[in-house]
Order: sequence, then C-alpha cells, then structure tokens
Amino acid sequence: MPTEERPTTNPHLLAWVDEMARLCKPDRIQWCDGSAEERKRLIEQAVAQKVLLPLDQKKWPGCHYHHSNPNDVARVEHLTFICTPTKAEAGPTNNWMDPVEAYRKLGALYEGSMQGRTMYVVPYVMGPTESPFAKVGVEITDSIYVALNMGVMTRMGKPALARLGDTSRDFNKGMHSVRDCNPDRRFICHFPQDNTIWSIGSGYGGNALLGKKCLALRIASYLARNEGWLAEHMLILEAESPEGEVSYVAAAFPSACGKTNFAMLIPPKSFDGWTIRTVGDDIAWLQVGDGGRLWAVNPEAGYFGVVPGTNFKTNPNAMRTIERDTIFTNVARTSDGDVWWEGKDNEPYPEMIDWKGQAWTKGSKDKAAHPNSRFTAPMSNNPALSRFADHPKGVPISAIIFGGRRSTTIPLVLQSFNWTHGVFLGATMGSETTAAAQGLKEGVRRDPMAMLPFMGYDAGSYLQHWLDMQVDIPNPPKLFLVNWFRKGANGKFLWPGYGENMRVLKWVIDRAHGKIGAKETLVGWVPRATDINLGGLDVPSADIDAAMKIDYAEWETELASEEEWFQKLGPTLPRPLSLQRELLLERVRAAVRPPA
Ligand code: OXD
Ligand code: MN
Repeated sequence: MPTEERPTTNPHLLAWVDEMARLCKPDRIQWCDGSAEERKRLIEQAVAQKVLLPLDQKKWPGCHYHHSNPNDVARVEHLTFICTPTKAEAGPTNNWMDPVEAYRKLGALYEGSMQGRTMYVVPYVMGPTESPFAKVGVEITDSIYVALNMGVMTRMGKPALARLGDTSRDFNKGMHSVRDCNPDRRFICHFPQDNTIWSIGSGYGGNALLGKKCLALRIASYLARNEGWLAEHMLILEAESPEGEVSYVAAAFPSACGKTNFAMLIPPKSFDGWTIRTVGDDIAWLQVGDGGRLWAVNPEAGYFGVVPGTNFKTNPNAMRTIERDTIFTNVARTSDGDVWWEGKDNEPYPEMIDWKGQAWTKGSKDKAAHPNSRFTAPMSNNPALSRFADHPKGVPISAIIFGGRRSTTIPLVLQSFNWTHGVFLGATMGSETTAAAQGLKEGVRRDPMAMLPFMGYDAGSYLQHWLDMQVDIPNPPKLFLVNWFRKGANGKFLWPGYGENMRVLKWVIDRAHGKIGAKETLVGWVPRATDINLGGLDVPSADIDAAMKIDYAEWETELASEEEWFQKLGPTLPRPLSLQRELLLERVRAAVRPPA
C-alpha cells in the first residue's frame, strides 16, 4: 500500500495506525498536517468527488455544501455504547457493550472497509494547544468530509503531533469508517479505560467528528472524574458591563436548545454598553485554578451549529460567522449556489433543491432544510469571539446555568439555595426532545446537566462527582436554572428569548457577585420585579409574570415525578440528592395543602 512520509516517529501512534491499516486495508494513507495548502487540496478533492458542492463564491466565499446520506442526519443515541468491563460502570442511562464483544463486532465490520479508499490520519488537539487542559487525539477516518470538518472543529495536524511528542502514549485513539453508511451496521463505541473510540457507519458530526461528543464529552467526562475536573455540555460566554467589569458564565442546555444563540447574544437597546462575547458554544472543560475558582476552556476551535431558525434577528453574530469558509450540511440550496433554510431572513426561492437533493417548490409541505441541518465554521470567524477563547489558562466562571426546553412549571430563572441544591436542579433538569438525535420518543426526558447522551460512565457516579467537586472549589460559581420555553394557555412562548435573555443573564451575574436582591421561594431564589431590568421589553406584563411564576401545585407534580428518574439511577444515586427531593417535595406539599 503506498504510504506517504510519516510525520512522526512516535512508535505508539505508528503501531496503532499500522494495525488499523492492516484491518481496514485502505488504498492510500494520508496524514493531515492542518496547513492551509492541505485544506485547499482536500477541498478540491472533495469537490471533484462531489462530496462537497461549491457555493456561489461571490455570495459565500470559501463556503461549500454537503448532502449527507438521508439516513444519516443526527446523533444515534440508541447505537451509541459505553464499553466498560462491567455494565454497572456504564450505568443505567447508557447503552453498554462488553469491550471484547465490541472490538470483535466492530473489528469484523472494519475488516477491508477502506478498500479503494484513502485513510486519513487526523492528529488533533482539543483545547488551546499550549493549555494544561488540552488533550491530544488522533482520528483515523475514510471520510474526506470528516477530515475537513475536523480541520475546522479542532487544532489539527502539526500542533497535535508536536504536543504528543515522540514517546507519549497519551492520546485518544479514534477509529472511524463510514463503510456503507448502513444504519444496521452503525455503532458508536467508547472504551473509556482504553482512551479509545470506534465509530462505524455514520458520517454525521456527533457520530463521526470524534473529537467532539465522543472525546470531549464521553471520554473526557470519564477522565475528568478520575482526574478531579469537569467535562460538560456547556457554552461559555463573556459579559462585559458598561463599566468594563468582565464576568464569565457557563450554561448547559440540551442539543438544539439555543446554546449557540446564547453564547453570541446581542443585548437589547436598554442594555446599552453591555457586550457579550463567545468563549465556546457547546463544550466546556472546567478545572479548579487561580483564586480557588473554576476555570473553563472551550476544547473546540469551531462551531457545528444548528442552522434552521438562524437569521439576522435571532443571531446576527452566527450569520456573520457563517458568511465565509463554512461547510453547510443538509440545508436547502439553489442551482446557482445559494443556500436557504427555514427561518432564514429571506423568503424561500420558488425553486430549490432540498436537503435530500430533490427538487423543492415554494409552498411544499416538506421542509426544504433538514431540522438538524448544520454549519461548520471556524470560531475565528465570529465577530463576537472573546480574546480569551484561545487562552491556555481559560476563563474564571462566576455562574453556571442549567436549562431545558419546558412548556410548563420551570420559571424563567431560579437561583439555587446552595451547591447541593444547584446540583439537584441540574440533575433533575428536563427537556422536550429535539431533532438533534434520531429515534427519541417525543416529550420531556430528564437530561442531567444536558449530559444524558454524553456521560461516559454511570450517571449516579457522575452526579456524585459534581457534589464532590464542591469541596475542591474554594470559590465556586453560583448555580441557576433557566427556561426560555415556557408556554401560555394559547400554546405560545411567554418569553421572547434570544437577545432579551440578556435581562436574565444580568440578574444572574449580579447575583453571582452579590450585587442584587431576590425573593426566597420554597424551590429557590427568584428575581423580584425590581431586581430585573424589563425596560423597553414589548411583552404584556401578564406574560412576564406567567413566565416567572412559581406554581407550587405544578412543582408538587414535578418533584413527585422525579422519583421515577431517581429510581432509574439506582443505587449510585447520591443520597443528598434524594434527600433534597424529599425535602423540597414535603415543603411544597405543605404549601399546596396546608395542615388543617
Ligand atoms: C451537538 C449536539 O451537535 O449536541 O452539539 O447534538
Ligand atoms: Mn451539543
């Protein structure tokens, strides 16, 4: 097999690449160096293979389009496995496969899977390259689309090999083959004890860009527990006040619930002088650092964001981020190289090509773009990028926000009484399901810290780790719960969301710095009318009241229904969390039905 010159002498890496090449039998092996020339060459090859279609380069400089296989449009949680020696280590919320069985099963599928193809070897760093937080991974893939996306989402190539050095074994081994893209032969397997990922049968982001969900969340959460830090499904934002005071906030919302929008928020007029900048839009790695505070880095170098609904009103910074050097996957396109999606500023064109590659006519009842269509764009395109986004030390976090998509019960914002109560609010977070994963039942599912599909080990132990972290953080961030998605009796959202979320964020920041008041309720602290700036907000005050309302009868139902979730977590559920539930439930019960 022709092999180009190998850019490393690291014997562990070379031996593993050789072993995988013997298994998959590619025609060629190409090591990615991450250079601009290489990217240009790869794009030309991808265009020649019709994996990428160039867009109109005047309108969309450097941008390309990709149609995925229509059967491969989202994460596949039912085909995602944690492969630990015992099932108990994976816990009740993960699919488990015995590691010996998983290596055998996927090994047989990899056998000869790259015949006639190129094997790309993609070394990459998650985290700022020089950062003590950073981790090296190497992804082997037969997908040029994956190699190109990894070039945007990670620090790819030379810097990774330099960081790994000539002798270290400390790198994540990520094996990926799209093979025949058959859902019956699709598996995403994680071997936390081996720092290894084997993925087959899908080219979709979360299944195939192994640095993202697989390494930066599932494997990293396992490493973080052992090493005393946190790997979380959180955006990180920087808020600068008119006085120049800078605060950093991390927020965990489930997939497709607005993390990117929140991280790129533009404050409303009445918040003149405030600026929000982005450190990260999806993943945070958090470690205790200077001043006994929790410091965070974004391990990624790009954004893999949901496109539909993005426009110059909802997220102008995202629109400017995707203006150039972006890969669009599964939006709609026109024959002359423009793109369109539901929720874009302009009307759909009369005739387009939909995400499946079929002719689409305006007025059609089918969506032109897939609801989980995505952009892949470098973070350096973001006009609101924080100057600390690439800082090796990270940024110090003042507040952590948890939030799901809930049409009832959960108020606009709630501050926890203390760390344990905050962990409880995160642990019981619920969210209505979205298009980011295939095959989920509609309705509310519990999604602890928005990590349900991303915990690399047992959920109860994960929550225990959160509780344990308290004593390691002398100056911990304050913990909050938010809900932008509560609905009125008419089924309409009560809160306008997007830029207006600044009003909530300001209260959160002021609370974190002990600067503003709040009202104590039985379930947490909430803003009083005078604590939150609602100036210039064009929303009926009845809707705002309804969005913020704490209804103890609803909370009684909520807290009672959490028992089922806690039972599911089983024997490792931390006792402080079950006691917390009982305490809150007793209190709201007494409020709903005071003793005679
Ligand atoms: C993502 C997801 O792609 O959470 O970020 O699904
Ligand atoms: Mn995500």
